[in-house]
Amino acid sequence: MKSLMKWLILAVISSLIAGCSMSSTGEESTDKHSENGMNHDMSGMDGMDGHMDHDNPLPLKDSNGFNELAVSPLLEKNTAGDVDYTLTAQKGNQLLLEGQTTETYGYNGDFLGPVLKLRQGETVRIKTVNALDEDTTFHWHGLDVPGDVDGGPHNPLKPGEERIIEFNVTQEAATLWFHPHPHGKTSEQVYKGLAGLLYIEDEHSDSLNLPSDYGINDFPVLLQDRAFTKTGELNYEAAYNSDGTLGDRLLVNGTLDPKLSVPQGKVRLRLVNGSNARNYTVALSSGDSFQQIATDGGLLNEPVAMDTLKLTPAERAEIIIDFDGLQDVENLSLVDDQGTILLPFAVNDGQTSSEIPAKLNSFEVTGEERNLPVTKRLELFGMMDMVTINGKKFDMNRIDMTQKVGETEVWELTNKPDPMGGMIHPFHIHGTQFKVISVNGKEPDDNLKGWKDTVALEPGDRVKIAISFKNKGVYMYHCHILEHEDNGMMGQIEVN
Ligand SMILES: [Cu+2]
Repeated sequence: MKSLMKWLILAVISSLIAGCSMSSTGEESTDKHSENGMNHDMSGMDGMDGHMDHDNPLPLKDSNGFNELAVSPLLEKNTAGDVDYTLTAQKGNQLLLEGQTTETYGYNGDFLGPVLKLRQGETVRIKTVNALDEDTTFHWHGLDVPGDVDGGPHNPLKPGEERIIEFNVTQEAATLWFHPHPHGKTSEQVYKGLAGLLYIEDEHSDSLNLPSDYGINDFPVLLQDRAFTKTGELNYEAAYNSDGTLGDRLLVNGTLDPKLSVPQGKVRLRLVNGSNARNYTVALSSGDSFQQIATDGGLLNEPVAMDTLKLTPAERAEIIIDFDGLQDVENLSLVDDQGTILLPFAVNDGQTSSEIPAKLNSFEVTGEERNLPVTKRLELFGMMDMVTINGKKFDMNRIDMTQKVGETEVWELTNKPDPMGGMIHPFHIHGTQFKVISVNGKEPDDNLKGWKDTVALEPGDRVKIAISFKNKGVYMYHCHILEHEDNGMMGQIEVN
């Protein structure tokens, strides 16, 4: 009886998938339907023991390590003129697969973007330019900024338009990122290549002697999975999955089949999950542990030794690997929980000197914050295009909640399981960083005891966070599976 029920549910889900593809894409729907339905049906069969397995049904291919990892250029500061930086969203071409060019999007280049390094305390003026032939926005993920420069769907730039934005950098050292956030088109534009990293630096982090030589012992590691067509294109429509578009090939900083040459000693990797939907659980192939030193929004109080680290879409973690003390350095790679090789390492004879201090920061959830009553409750629910927050889909003309600027409130987030078990939703809030108070009533794991702007909720999870906004404006909060966001798993809060 039980298995008959499961098959019935699967049949209903499959027909629903077919329904969404047909209605949303017209001509492409046959393509989309088969790809889409495949993934789901297969995952369903794999997961027949309990419920349909929503979690990464499509495995990644190993990196063969043929290409040295690209390290994005640092965005140069203008020395003249009235803006500090210029960022242009544009179309391009990239050689990713042998003998084939891929049409891409990029910032100030063909694919992805430069790294923007800002310092706490400075005021920056950035000229944002849209050289695409569709609307886009410039969203600063993780940055404490007023709502009108946050780059949400209310601030579109039309093709050919430019806008100068100005803001103060008030927060502490962290690895943030920027990407587009136009209404209903975020997932496709990110998929095509619009994403860049944004580093904040401050005096305190400078004083710690952490590995910080960019491209030498301090590397950006932007993880994105993509599916290529036979002709080498990134065809978003063909790859589309309403539960989150996955690919079987991993690009790290836009490099296919990457390897990373590193010096001896301690090396810092700034891991950014820039994928539309894939979760990564990373580990060292040798089984050795590494140290996590930072979360989404800043340094942890002390390094946390980790054997594996899970990053859901938009989450970041800075880790330090000490290549001096490892087993099997010859064959060392960053791998995922399937054992897939994500990033092989080649240790050269370069020497660097740095430390991992025992004390890194003074982050704290205060007793007062812990004792605040819950004033906002958000229930995440659903899958595919049937995703909601508190039973509602995003409406640009509806403000869902309000909060006073500078006032700390406690929000309770829950992920309501569905009849198939449910799926992980990475929940992101714009314009601020928050503190995780508890997960299912318990102390959060040590590597969650730092500033966060995205927190992963497993099915059934209940997470309490303390949150305040330093600036005013309208901000989005949403699931960072980009297809869920575009399908309406998003709300807005007005801070005044
Ligand atoms: Cu979601």
